Amino acid sequence: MIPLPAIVRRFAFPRGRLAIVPLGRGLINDSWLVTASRKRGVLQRINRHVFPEPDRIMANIATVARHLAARPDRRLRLPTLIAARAGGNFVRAGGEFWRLWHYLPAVTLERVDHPDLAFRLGWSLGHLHRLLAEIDPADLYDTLPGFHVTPTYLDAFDQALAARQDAFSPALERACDFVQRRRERAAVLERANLPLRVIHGDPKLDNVLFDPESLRPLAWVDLDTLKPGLWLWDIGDCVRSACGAEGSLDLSLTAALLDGWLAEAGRWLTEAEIGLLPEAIWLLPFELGLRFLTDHLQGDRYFKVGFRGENLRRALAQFALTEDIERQWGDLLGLRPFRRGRRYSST
Ligand code: GN1
Ligand code: MG
Repeated sequence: MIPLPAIVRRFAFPRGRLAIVPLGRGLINDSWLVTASRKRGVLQRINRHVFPEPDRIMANIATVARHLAARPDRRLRLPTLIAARAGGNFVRAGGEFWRLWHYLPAVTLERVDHPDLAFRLGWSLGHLHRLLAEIDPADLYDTLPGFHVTPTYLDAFDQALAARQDAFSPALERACDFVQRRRERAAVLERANLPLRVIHGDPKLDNVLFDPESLRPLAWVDLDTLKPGLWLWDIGDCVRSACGAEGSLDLSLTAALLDGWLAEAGRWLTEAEIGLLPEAIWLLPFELGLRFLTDHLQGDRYFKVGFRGENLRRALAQFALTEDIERQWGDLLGLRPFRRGRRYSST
């Protein structure tokens, strides 16, 4: 492999001594924090197995960046790229695809512990959606066909099940059974014919940078899945990651996050989208569990693992959250944002 400093030198980044340390908890790409004397950057190697056409990702990011640059907004930033010395904003080296971001001085949070923070997070996602709504989804490539289309994950699960020959452990039996009993419900968003919009695609808590003092969301990172899709995927994933710690959904955080999101994005939503919001909150943890489980059955080819069995463990954690949402279903439907929801819708 080409040494990392040699890669960094191919970008317009200060020459001289570099410190390079691994960064982040991403399960797909690899990231490093790169520090020169007075400048920091984030180097990334894109996972070519997951993203076979990285140029298209970069084109989508450029389209969105161009749009946002034309209407600067103090309340939202997206990270920007450092140019490659040979031109463009990425480098191909050693058969790999590399890019270098300007570092944003901000922090990520491990958990949301107050409804005010949940409101600000939801508001920030709604604000991002509002800005993305000005871009025609047809102007972006679909860089990951089938992403978040739960029935396609069910098909992959079925194939993996059919191909497997080893005996199943009780935990694996339980996980597969959990999926089988919920197959019908998994197609709920696809059946609804919802409007295609520009999405972030991975708006989990980890992907928001906060101001370390005020704890206001400053920027959304991880822009690889900016592409056409459903906003309900985004809000479902945001709720899953921010309000669903330790296998249980915190309803007061959920209500606050949705209030924030609806305050910004509500005007753009159709009645069908608002009506299906609770289903999206159920679906995203189920879907992520299904994706982890299928990857476990396929021998851990998609998500990085530290040990065999980690994807199964991740799947069970997502299914525990899914089950908790089912247990609290009546209370969830009674939440303030759902009761008032119709007021927001545009149609
Ligand atoms: C993957 O690599 P990371 O952590 O940013 C995945 C998301 C999952 C997430 C779960 C392109 O994102 O969909 O929600 O893992 N991204 C892709 O941690 O599959
Ligand atoms: Mg991601």
